[in-house]
Amino acid sequence: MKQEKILVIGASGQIGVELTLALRKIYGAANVIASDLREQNPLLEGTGPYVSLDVMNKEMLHVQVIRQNVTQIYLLAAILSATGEKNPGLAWHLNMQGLLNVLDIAREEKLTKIYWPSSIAVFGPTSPRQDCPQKTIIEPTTVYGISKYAGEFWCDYYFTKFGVDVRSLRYPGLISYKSAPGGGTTDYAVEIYIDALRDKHYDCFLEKDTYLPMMYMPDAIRATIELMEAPRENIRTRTSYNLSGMSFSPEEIAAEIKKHIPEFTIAYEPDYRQAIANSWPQSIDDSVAQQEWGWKPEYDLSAMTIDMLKHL
Ligand code: NAD
Ligand code: AKB
Repeated sequence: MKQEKILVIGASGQIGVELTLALRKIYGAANVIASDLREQNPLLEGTGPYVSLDVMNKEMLHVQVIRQNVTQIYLLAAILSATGEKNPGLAWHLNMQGLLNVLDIAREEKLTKIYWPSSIAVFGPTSPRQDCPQKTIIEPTTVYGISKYAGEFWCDYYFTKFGVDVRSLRYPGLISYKSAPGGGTTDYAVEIYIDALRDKHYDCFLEKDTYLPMMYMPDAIRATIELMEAPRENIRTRTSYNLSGMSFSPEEIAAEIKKHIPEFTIAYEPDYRQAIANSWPQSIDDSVAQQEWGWKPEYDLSAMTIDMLKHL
C-alpha cells in the first residue's frame, strides 16, 4: 500500500495544532507536513516538518504537493464568522479560493483524500432552531456561512464530476485549551475558562440565554479522523455532515464553572456577535453521521469543564 503523506494547511490554528499532532501519532511525524501563513508555531516545534505556505498561492502550493509527494490535504485555513463580518470580501476570497486551489490540485495530482471543514454557520434564521436536521432550509446570513455553504457544493461537485474523495464535517463551536480560537462567535466558550481561572470573572459578549451547538476538541479530532478513515462507500454525504456534541448557554457554562470556582462571576455585554449567534440553530441533529460512519460524541458540559480547568 502507498505510504500516505499528509499536508495540513492552517496547521497553526485552533484545530490545526491538535489535528497535526494527532495525525503525526497515526501516520508518523515525517509523513505529516504542517503548513501555515505563520512562519512557525511553538506548539508544533520539534514535532515534525513545518513549512510557511500561503494557500492563495496556487503555484507554490502545487510545487509543495509535488515536491513532498503529498497524497492527502487537510485544509483548515479560513476566516471565521466574527472576523468575516468585519472584512466580508477577504473572508469570501480566502474561504472560496483557498478551497478551489486545493480541489484543483487534488484533481490534477489524483490525491487520495481531502478534508475540508464546514460549520453549523451554514444554517440561518429560517433553519429549525432545535435538532437542526442534515437536510433543511439553509439560508445563511453571514459571509462565513455563505462561503461554507458554497464550499460544501464545490466539494460535492468535485466528487461527482472528478471523483475527488473530499470529506467534510459541519463542526459546532469548538472548545480547547492548547491553541487559541481564531475569531469566531463561539470563542466565548474558551475565553470564559481562561478568565475564570485568571480573574475569577468574565464579561460575556453574548446574552446569558444564547444556546449554541458546541463540541470539545478531543471529540472533534476523533470525528475528523474517524470520517477520514471510514471506507469510501460509507461516505454518502459529499456536501458536509452535521456533527453534534452538546448545546449550552453562557449562563449554563458559568454555573458549571462555579461548581469548581465558587467565587466566579459573569456579566453580559452583548455586541455584534449576538446577531450572528441568534441566526444559528441551538442544537444539531447528527443522525446521518451516526448512521453512515458510526459517529458518537463522548464529552458533555460537565466532563469538558473538568478537563478544561485541569489543563489550562
Ligand atoms: P483558526 O483561525 O484558529 O486557524 C486558521 C489558520 O489558518 C491560522 O493559523 C491562520 O494563520 C491560517 N491561515 C490563514 N490564512 C492562510 C493562508 N492564506 N494560507 C495558509 N494559512 C492561512 O481556525 P480554526 O478554528 O482552527 O478553524 C479551522 C477550520 O475549521 C476553518 O475552516 C473553520 O471555518 C472551521 N471551523 C472551526 C470551528 C471552530 O470552532 N474552531 C467551528 C466550525 C468550523
Ligand atoms: C465561529 O464561531 O465562527 C466558529 C464556527 C461555529 O464555525 N466557531
